[in-house]
This record gives sequence, C-alpha cells and structure tokens, in this order.
Amino acid sequence: MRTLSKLTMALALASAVISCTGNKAPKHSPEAEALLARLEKIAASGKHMVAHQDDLLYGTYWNINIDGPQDFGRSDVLSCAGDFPAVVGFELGEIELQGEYSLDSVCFDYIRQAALAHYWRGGIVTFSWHCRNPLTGGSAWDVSSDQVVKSILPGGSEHEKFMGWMGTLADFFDTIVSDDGERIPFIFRPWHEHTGNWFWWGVDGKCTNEDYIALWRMTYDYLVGERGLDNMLWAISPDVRFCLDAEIVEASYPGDEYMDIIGMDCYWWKNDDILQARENFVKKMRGSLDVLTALGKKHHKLITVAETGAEGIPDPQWWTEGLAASLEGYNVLYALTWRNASDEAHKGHYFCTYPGEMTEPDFKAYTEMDNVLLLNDIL
Ligand code: BMA
Repeated sequence: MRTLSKLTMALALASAVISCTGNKAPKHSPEAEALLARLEKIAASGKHMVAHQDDLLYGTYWNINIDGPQDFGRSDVLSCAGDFPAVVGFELGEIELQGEYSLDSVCFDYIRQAALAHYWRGGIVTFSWHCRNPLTGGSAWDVSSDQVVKSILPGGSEHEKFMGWMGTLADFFDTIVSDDGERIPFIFRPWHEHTGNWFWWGVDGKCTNEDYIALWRMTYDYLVGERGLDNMLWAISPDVRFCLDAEIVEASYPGDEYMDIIGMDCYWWKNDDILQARENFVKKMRGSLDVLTALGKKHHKLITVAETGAEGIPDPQWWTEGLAASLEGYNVLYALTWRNASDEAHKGHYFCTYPGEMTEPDFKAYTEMDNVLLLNDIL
C-alpha cells in the first residue's frame, strides 16, 4: 500500500537537513550535494546555461521514434551552435498511466537513456511532470473541478490512486541509475506554473495555497522519505503572468526544507509589432527577475528561468536582443527554451532554433556570448 504513515512523514521531515550554512534544505545524497555545489559555482559566475526541453529526443524536423536513438547525438541546438545545451529538460507526463509513451509520444525508455547520456556527457538534467487529473481522468489542463488537489491529499477519495501514480513515477526514477547502480543527480520540477489557473494544481482558483503546499510536501515526503530519492534537487517555477508577484509566491511556498531552486516560467507574448513584443518581454523578464532575485536571496536558494521562449520565434533577434538582454546582470542558472515539437511542426510549436530557421544566426551569436554556457563550457 502506498499511503504515508505518520511515522514515514515524521522521518522524512526529520531528514530534511539544515545545511552547513544553517539554511534549511531538502535531504541530498552526496551526488545531489555535488550537483548543487556545481550549480552554485555557475550561478556565482554571472553566466547562465543554455537549456532546451526534450533536446535529445526530437527537433522540429526529426524524431527519435522514427530515426532511432543514434547514441543521442542529434540535437537542434548542436546542429545550430556546434554544441549540446548544458541543461536538457525531459517531460514525464503520463508516466502515471504506466504506458510506453509520454503525453508527447516519446518512448519512456528513450527518455531514460537520453537523460543518462546527457549526464554522462557532463550535462545537467531536469524533469517536469504534466500529471493527468487524478479525479476526472482528464489531462493536466483539465480544470473542471477545484477539488482535485484536496481529493489526492491524505483522506481524499483519490489519495490511494494518486499515491500509486507517484509510485510509478518513483519506479521510473529508480531506473535513472549509472552502471554501478548509483542514482544520478537531477533537478525535479513538479507542480509548475502553479500561480496560474490552467493546471489542476493552480492556486488561482483551482486549489488553495494550503492544499498546494500539502501536495508539494506529500510529493517530497513520498519520493524522498519513503522511496529514498535524495538524488534530486527540488525546483518550483511559478508562472510570472505580467510580473512575478512575491506575495503570491510566498503564500504558496512549500518551505525552504523542500526547495533548492526557485525558478519562474516567463514566455514572450505575441504582438503584431515585433519590437513592442520584444520590449514587453524584456520588461516582464527583468521586472520578474528583480522579484526572483530578492526571493532567492531571502530564502538562500538558487534562481533560474525554468521555462521561456517565443513560440515560432517571430523576432529575428529574439536571442540577443530579447533573451540575453533580459538576463543581463542577473545571476540565473539557466534559461530553458521549451520544446521544438516535431509532431506540431506544422503549427510552428517550437521555441528554439533549428537548421534553416530564421533566428539561427542570432541564436549562434547568443551562444557565442561570453556569459552564455553550452555543454562544453561547463565541463
Ligand atoms: C506544453 C505544450 C504541449 C506539451 C506539454 C508537455 O507547453 O508543448 O504540447 O504536451 O507542454 O510537454
């Protein structure tokens, strides 16, 4: 049975350690601690890492399901910049259904292999999870009920079912191991964009702050306390909307003992006037990064741009004049552009460049900037 006993919860809470600096932090394996130290060094350098979602699994015009893994040597970033991104994001949506493929039709076995391949090259791996709605059976975006989070907390009608889902997620994490059986360290970023109202875990009307916090802690207590997955660094990433709101973030913040990284998701918004759209984006990013920097300092946590991008990249200088200009002067870990969806190429659902795409030269110029780090720059 995958329910949390009071004893297990107490043990997990007790195991949340106070770091040597006196700051509260999640429990970390030596490997996770080493990853954290590595990230701290990068953040302190004032440089940031290039990050791309699903980079080794598909690009706008290729897909590993069709082309095969080929040693995970294919990447739109590599094709355009001559090197892999330093950080690769992987999405685990629908792992909970125990099928072979993710919600983005990627074979989970390839996800596992790609994460390990990137790790062995010296890169940094992060996982997100667009978990389906356990109450209605709908997708992560099914917000037809505001009782979903309540229903999966202890005592709720879907608690057992949801703990089974988390068990399946943990089983997958248990397979992300090196040849000698060591769990590799990575960043886990569950329950993202929770400040919005488009996921069932959104605190803007879909659940209360208290229930969101309880969900996060239950996730931590199960994965770390019960399953021993202390190889993860924990990252939260509220959506910024118009500008990140510290009060909203604080009200739904699970606690320093459950967090390593405070991030934000901040996208470029479409506007017929490209220059205006760029100006709005830079303003939104910098305003939000001011807030994020203060939150990071207050909580003694690293900060990052966990998701960003301009869908279809209509601005030819989005990379240098949009993204780089937004990040200038801030100590963020990385800026992760969202996926180049091969299955939605016809809809222009891409956020990074690819060979022949309009912004390829500007992307290359961005990756050649002194403060921008590709994989080889962090080795
Ligand atoms: C969204 C879109 C969807 C995708 C989901 C999870 O932002 O890209 O097409 O299914 O992320 O990766």
